[in-house]
Amino acid sequence: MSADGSSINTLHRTQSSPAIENAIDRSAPTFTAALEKDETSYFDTNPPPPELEEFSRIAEEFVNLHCSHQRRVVLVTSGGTTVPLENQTVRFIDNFSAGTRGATSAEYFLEAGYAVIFLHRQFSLLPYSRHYSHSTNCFLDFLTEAPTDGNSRNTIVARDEYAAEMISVLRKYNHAKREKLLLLLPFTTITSYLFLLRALAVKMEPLGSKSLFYLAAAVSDFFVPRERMAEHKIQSGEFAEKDGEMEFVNPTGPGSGKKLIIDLDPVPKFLKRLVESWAPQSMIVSFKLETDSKLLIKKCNMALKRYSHHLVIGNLLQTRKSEVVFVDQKSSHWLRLPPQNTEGEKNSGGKFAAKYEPEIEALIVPEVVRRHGALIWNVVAATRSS
Ligand code: 9Z3
Repeated sequence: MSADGSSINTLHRTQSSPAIENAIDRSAPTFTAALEKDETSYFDTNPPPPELEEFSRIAEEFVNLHCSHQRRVVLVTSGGTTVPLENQTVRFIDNFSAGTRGATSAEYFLEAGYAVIFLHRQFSLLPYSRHYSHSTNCFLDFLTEAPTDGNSRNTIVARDEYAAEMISVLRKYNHAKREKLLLLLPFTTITSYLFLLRALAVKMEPLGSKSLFYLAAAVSDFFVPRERMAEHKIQSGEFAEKDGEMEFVNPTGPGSGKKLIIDLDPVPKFLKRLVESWAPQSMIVSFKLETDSKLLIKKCNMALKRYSHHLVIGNLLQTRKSEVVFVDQKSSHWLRLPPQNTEGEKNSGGKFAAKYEPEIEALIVPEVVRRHGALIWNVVAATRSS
């Protein structure tokens, strides 16, 4: 099911709820949308990821299959992109995202009858397996040894208290797998993300308005251009040759005054290219993440104006799991989970996460699906009348 051959991966948890006072203010300078020449120059000067061809081929097969069933296909992007500081990368800058939004939304899209291409940060949360990677649980906590009658071999089963939920998740997962409804494609860097996004958009073209882009990945605004990137691990001091040996000189130490200054360029804003030339017939939904509530709707409107796509879903870092705002060309409206009083139940030592935590994606995805349906209907009506 996944391009790397694994179906359920071991997941890596990241800190997903930083304290408000420590949250980063992302009131970054505004960048202009990428022009065709920026696109050419970015893709000409950065190397494509080695998996590009293989992923494109797999995606093409996936799209053809679902095209032949007249099925809607959504590309969900999820997780954060990295910005490598070295070509042989030891250090990188990361973007905040555990992949919860993307992985959870993907499940709701599957439930709504979509086929899902899940373009995700490697080792971030995945649809279905996310239920078993709760931070207070190891997946082994869900299992127990079945009693044996002495003759039979040892068997492992789900613990009684988890079995009902697990079987429901397992059935959905197996259905998606059997019907080839979920394609998992991993990325790590901002460059591989952009190459893959472009390639997938082009492969999705035959779907016309039946394709949907749901861009939940947290995408870096800045990167180190190829020509300024160090080849090897950046050293804290310098090496000089002395008597035929490399000797460490000028080490960093208190008072040495040595600093590492990282000079980043803005990543061209490719949303415009997606809307205008990579996927002009698709519905495109982007997410906007802010930390300052006064800026959120303003920034959503700016994005809509600049890229002329269909919908921006705004969220604040601090409240992203309980409320989002849908902003389109006409209006904005909030979707909110009803207030919960389940703190005692939540995270209660090994409980099954999905049972206790209502998910805002259960509100977001049906509304996106409804809007996508309306767009498809309009396209069909326009084609009939012309
Ligand atoms: C989001 O805003 C997502 O909802 C989150 C989800 C990253 C907050 P988690 O994965 O978090 O559930 O932990 N994604 C979009 C962020 C982004 O980088 N948007 C770009 C921007 O704001 C536009 S594509 O400029």
